[in-house]
Order: sequence, then C-alpha cells, then structure tokens
Amino acid sequence: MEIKDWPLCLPQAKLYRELAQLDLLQNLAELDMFGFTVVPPEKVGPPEFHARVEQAVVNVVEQRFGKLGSDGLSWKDRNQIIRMILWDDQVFEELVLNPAGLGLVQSLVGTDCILSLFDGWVKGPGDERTTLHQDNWDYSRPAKPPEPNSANFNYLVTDYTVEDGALTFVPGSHKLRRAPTPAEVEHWEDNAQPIEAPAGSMVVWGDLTWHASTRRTKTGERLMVLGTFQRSILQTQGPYRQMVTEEALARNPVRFAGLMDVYGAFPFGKQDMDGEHLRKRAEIGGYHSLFDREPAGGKVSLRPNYDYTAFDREKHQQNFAKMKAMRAEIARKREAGIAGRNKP
Ligand SMILES: O=C(O)CCC(=O)C(=O)O
Repeated sequence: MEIKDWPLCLPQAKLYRELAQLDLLQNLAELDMFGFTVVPPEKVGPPEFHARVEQAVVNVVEQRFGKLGSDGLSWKDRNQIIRMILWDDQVFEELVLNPAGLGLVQSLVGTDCILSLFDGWVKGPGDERTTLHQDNWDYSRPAKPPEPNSANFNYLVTDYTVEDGALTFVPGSHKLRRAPTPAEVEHWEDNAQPIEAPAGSMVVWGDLTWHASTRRTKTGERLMVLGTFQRSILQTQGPYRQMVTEEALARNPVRFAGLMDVYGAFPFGKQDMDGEHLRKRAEIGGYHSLFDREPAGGKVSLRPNYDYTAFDREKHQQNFAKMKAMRAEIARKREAGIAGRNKP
C-alpha cells in the first residue's frame, strides 16, 4: 500500500515511511502485539558511536561515584539510576535524537513528544534488581487509557543476558492497562521474558508494559542509558526546558528544541499564553524528519523568563490578536496539507 500524506494522520504517515526506511516495521508490530521490542545494534548506530557512548557513561559514573575497580565489585549490591546525564557529554544529544529510538518512541507517544528523563543506570553483582512495575505514574486512574503517556528507550551500553542482570518484560501486559497486583509482582519477577541482546541494542516500550530485571550473578557492571519521552501536555520528570542552553539549541536540529519543550504553551500566568512564542512554534512546527541533522542555529531560542504575576491590558489584547492570526495560519497550512497538529 502506498502511504500518502493523509491529512488526519500526516505526522504518522511521515513517521511510518521513515520507520520503513530504517527497516523497523517489525519492531512497530512487536510494540503493538507484545508491548516491547529490541532493535539490533546495526540499526541503532555504528561501533564508533557505541564506543563514544560507552566511554561517556563510564566517565559520568566515575566522576560522580569514583573509579570502577578492576575486581568488578565496585557496584556490588547496587542497582542505581544516575540522574540527568544529558549535559555531561554531547554524544548524549546524538543518542536522544537517535532515529531508531526516537522514531519508535514517537510511534507510541506522538511525533511532538518531549523529553522527560535522560539518565544512566548501573547495576553491580548481588541481590539488587528492579522490581516488577509499569511506568505509568498516573495513580488517579486505576484503569489506564489504552495508549501510553510515556515511552522509554534503554540503550544497552553492555551486553544483556540473564546472568548480566537483564531487563525483563511480561509480554502482553500492556493490554491489561493496569499496574500488576502484589501477587502478580511475585509471580512475574521470576517468570518474565529476559532481554538477551548485545551492547549497542535499543529496547523500546510504552509505559503500560510490566517490566523488571534479573539479579546480576557475575562481577562487573551492567550499564545502560534510559531515555523517557512523554506526551507534551504532561509534567516532565527532569527539568530539561529549564536547563537547556542557547548553545545546545543552536547546535542541534529543530526537533531537539521540541524535545526540550521550549515552545510548549504551559504554564501561563495572568497574561495568558505568549502569542509571539506560539507563533514561532507554529512557524517551525510540523513533522521533523528523524534524519534531520541541520543545526537549528538562530531558528529557535530559549523560553522567555516570564513574570507570571504581571498583567498588561494592552499587551494582553495584542497577544490575543496574534494568537487569532496564528490559529488562522495553522488552519490554512493544515488545509494546504503542509502541517499536522504537531509542534516541533
Ligand atoms: O533495567 C532495569 O533494571 C529496569 C529498567 C527500567 O525500569 C526502566 O528503564 O524504566
């Protein structure tokens, strides 16, 4: 079937064609059928890229927690998330934009999803493991909506086998749309499907899938990088919008600014949404190719530092006029088939 730019699924059609180009359509089917998928290293990046990520992760771990000993016992009985590593090495900015990872994640949470977490993960030998859970943290609803709010990639920095302390999944659990009960946690912790895959692979899943990990029964460290992306209406777990710099926005493609949510409309204070900022967002909005690597330069900028308590009636009225013009422009573009409903 020819996938055309059908107006109601314009970003999805473009994304689908790029996923096909990356030979990831089987992964797309696995995400739907089983709730998780594994992308082999050759579809993620070349060995040199992996070597850079590995070195960067080891550097972060050693800078924050001390040198890794040669006996492989430095992280004995520890299974720990290393928070906020995105800014520690520019290779992580490449990883966050990795076409395979970002492409599959976008199939789950939208082509305008934003970055919520970018962390490292270290597990040493011993009894520590991740208990069975799902990542949908909306406790206000015991029954979850059918589509995930967030999606993860795990980039495997080291090999994963059962003995390595692999990530495990309960295939099909995403269709239950609820967290596991204590009895299910107990049962599945030792019966879930382990991911056995080489370093450089990328594992992707949505927040409804139950997952855990095995104990590491050998010496040395299991290393991984976790990226969590979410629908742009939700509050992020990490303050990327607050921490991103003008330089980081300029050296990365426009989609990076979207991941940092610098053009998100929320929050707004007494003055309401910033029409000028939204207009800029509409200007650079729409689908951004997974393969776009052109630095954004001055096309994007940091979110202004708003005073949420300020109110200026005249500016408020001008603002509304700008927003009205912007909505008309978006409607025009949509009619002409050149914009989806997405921001960058
Ligand atoms: O690898 C693990 O131990 C668990 C990973 C996990 O829970 C996650 O990435 O959300």
